[in-house]
Amino acid sequence: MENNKKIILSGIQPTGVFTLGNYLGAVRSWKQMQEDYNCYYFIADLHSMTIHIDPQKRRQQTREAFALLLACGIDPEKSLVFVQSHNKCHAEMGWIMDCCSQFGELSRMTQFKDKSAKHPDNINAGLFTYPALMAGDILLYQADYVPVGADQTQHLEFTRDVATRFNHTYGEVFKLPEGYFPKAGARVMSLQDPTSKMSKSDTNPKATISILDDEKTILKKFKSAVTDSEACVRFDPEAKPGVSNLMTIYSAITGKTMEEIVDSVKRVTDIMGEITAASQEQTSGIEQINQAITQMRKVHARTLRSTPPARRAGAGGGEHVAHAQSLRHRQPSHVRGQPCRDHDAERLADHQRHD
Ligand code: ATP
Ligand code: LTN
Repeated sequence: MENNKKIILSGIQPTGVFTLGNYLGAVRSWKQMQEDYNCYYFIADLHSMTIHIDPQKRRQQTREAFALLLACGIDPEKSLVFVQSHNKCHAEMGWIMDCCSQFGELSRMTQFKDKSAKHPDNINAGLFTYPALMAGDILLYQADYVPVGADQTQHLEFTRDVATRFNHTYGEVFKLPEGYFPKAGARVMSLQDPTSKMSKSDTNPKATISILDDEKTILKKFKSAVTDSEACVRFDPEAKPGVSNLMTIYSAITGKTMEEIVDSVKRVTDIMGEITAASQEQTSGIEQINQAITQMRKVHARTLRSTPPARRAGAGGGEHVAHAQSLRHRQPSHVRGQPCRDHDAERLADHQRHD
C-alpha cells in the first residue's frame, strides 16, 4: 500500500448478521471505495465487549462477520481486512485516547445514553469510553475518510476533537479524519419502531431486514412494517416516520429521488413489492457466497487440525503466519514495526485453530 491514495478505515461490530442498514449505511460504500483508496476494514470485537455475551458465541460471530464482509464484496486482495483484537495497538491507543478525553464530552454521547438505557444492569466503563477506543482505531491508521452510517457522526466529531487536542499538546501527529456518509441510506430505521435505528442486535426479527433474508421473508417483514393510517406516500420523517423510512430504503437501493418516488408510487402498499425486489437484488448472492465461505472454512479447519502444530504456526511455516506477515507489510509505516506485530501472527493462527 505504498502509494499516494487516500486512506479509508472503518469497522463493524460482530454482534449479529448484518442488516440492510449496515449494508446501505456502511458496507456498500466500503466495497465501492476499495477501487480508489487504501482501505482498512476491521471487525470491532473489542468494541463489542461492551455488551456481555458468551465468549464462544462472540468468537463465532466474529468469524461470521468476517465471512459476511467477504460475501458483501470486500476483497482481501484489495483491502486489508482484519480483526481488531489481533492488533494490540488498538487497545494501547485506546488508553492514550482515554487520557485525552473529557468526562463531560463522553457523557454527552447519545450511543452511551442509548446503550446504558438498553442494558441498565451493565453500564460498564468500556461503554463510556467507547468513543475513545474508536478515535484510537481511526487515528492509528491516519485515516482520511471514515465511511459510516449517520449514527456515528458524533463519534467522528469526537475523534477530530481528541486529535486536535492531542496535536496541540504533543505536536502535529494525527491527521484529522472526515466522515463519509452515503447520500441515501445513512440512517435506516427499525421496521417496527421507525423512530429508532435498525440495529443488528435487535431481538425482534421483524424490526430488521437481514442481508441473508430470502425474498419471501423480506416481503413479509416489509408488509408488517409500522406505517401510519394515511395511505399516501410522502417524505416527512417527523409526521410519517414509517413511510419515510421505506422511501429512504427504496431511494438508497434504486437511486430514485424522493420526488420520483412520490410521482411513481401512489399507495404505500405499492412500494412493498418493489422494495422487496430491489432489496433482494442488492443482497442476493450474499447468502450463497456466505455458505460457500463457511463450507470452505470447515474444510480448511479440518486440514489445519490434521497438520502438526510446528508446521501450522512454527517459524517459516504456516499460511496464517504468512498471511499475518503480509498484513504487516501492507500496514502504514507508523503502524508497521510496532512490537505487537509478531503477536498478530500467533493470534491469527490461534484464531484459525478455534474453527
Ligand atoms: P449493534 O446492534 O450491535 O449496535 P449496529 O447494527 O448498530 O450494531 P454497528 O456494528 O454498530 O451496527 O455499525 C456498523 C456500521 O453500520 C456503522 O458504520 C454504522 O454507522 C452503520 N449502521 C448501523 N446501523 C445503521 C442503520 N440503521 N442505518 C445506516 N447505517 C447503519
Ligand atoms: N463504533 C462503530 C464501530 C467502529 C468503527 C471504528 C467505525 C469501531 N471503531 C472506527 C469506524 C471507524 C459502531 O458502533 N458502528
